[in-house]
Amino acid sequence: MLIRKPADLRPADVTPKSVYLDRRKFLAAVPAAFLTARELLSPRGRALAGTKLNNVTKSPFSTTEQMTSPDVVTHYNNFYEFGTSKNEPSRNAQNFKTSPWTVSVEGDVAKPRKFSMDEILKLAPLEERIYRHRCVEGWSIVVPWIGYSLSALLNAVQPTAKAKYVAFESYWDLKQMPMARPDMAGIGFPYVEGLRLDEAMHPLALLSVGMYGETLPPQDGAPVRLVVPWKYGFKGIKSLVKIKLVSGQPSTTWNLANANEYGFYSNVNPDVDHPRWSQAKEQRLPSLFKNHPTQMFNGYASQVAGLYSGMNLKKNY
Ligand SMILES: Nc1nc2c(c(=O)[nH]1)N[C@H]1C(S)=C(S)[C@@H](COP(=O)(O)O)O[C@H]1N2
Ligand SMILES: [Mo]
Repeated sequence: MLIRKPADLRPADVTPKSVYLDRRKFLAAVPAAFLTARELLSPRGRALAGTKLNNVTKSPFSTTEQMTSPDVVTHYNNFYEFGTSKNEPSRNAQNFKTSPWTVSVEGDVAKPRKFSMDEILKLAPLEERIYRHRCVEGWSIVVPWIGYSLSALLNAVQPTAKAKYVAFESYWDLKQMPMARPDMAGIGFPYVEGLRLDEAMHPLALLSVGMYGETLPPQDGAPVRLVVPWKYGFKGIKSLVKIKLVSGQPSTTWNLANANEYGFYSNVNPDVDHPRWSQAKEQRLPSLFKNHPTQMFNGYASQVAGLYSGMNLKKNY
């Protein structure tokens, strides 16, 4: 067996008390490898079963770091609507109905409207962007997403001067997602997220409709999700149905669940530890070890640090 107890896992981290309703409290304290070595090492069939996306251009924002295999990325997921274990979304989301689909873009905008998926796919040229993705739990992957800057969609509805933040909401339907209940998942639904308007307008903030050359698999947030590569993965809200421009800071799911541990900003920061584990290093899947150094803003500091000049990043975590 390759499973070993890493040096940074203290006995206190694996003592499960009052963790029944907060899976992340328990799961995150245990390195991903500890629970899923079998998943990561066993061979599987075809990973994606989407539609090929054509006319996708390469983006200068892509990293040259080695991509994670699609098999890992599509079978090691966080999508609590379909179960809280990493291997549940790939099984439970297979019949998720993602067509027809509309995204309502509303609030403090001059031209509120609903976009069909067809309209979203055609709104701007599709780009492949190979981004690092760092989950707050300590694992990371490198994914060739397909999409375009969220700013293209926001500009289409013309934000007014009142708009200072953007609030996002995921699809929620107990018939298709019977586990999407607070008593089962330990978080509220629908899943909600938010960004400051200038963060949302930053070119790196990606509205993603695909990965590995194809449309998104259901477990990765089909048919359209957000990817904010300089922030912890939970800011990348999946299966978007609503985007609302607002004047005040929106509520966010993990902050509502545990404000002490998950802030609004959640920028990747190796110097600000989670209250119960260090964020200095990460487990780059499929590695079994948490030995890969975590970079400030997940390696995107030269592009995004300016958004936070003058802000205390330890206080505004
Ligand atoms: N609606 C919704 N969006 C979500 C989540 C979720 O549970 N529900 N999990 C988040 C977390 S914690 C992470 S790390 C990423 C995982 O994306 P992936 O499974 O495609 O790697 O999705 C984020 N978006
Ligand atoms: Mo995450």
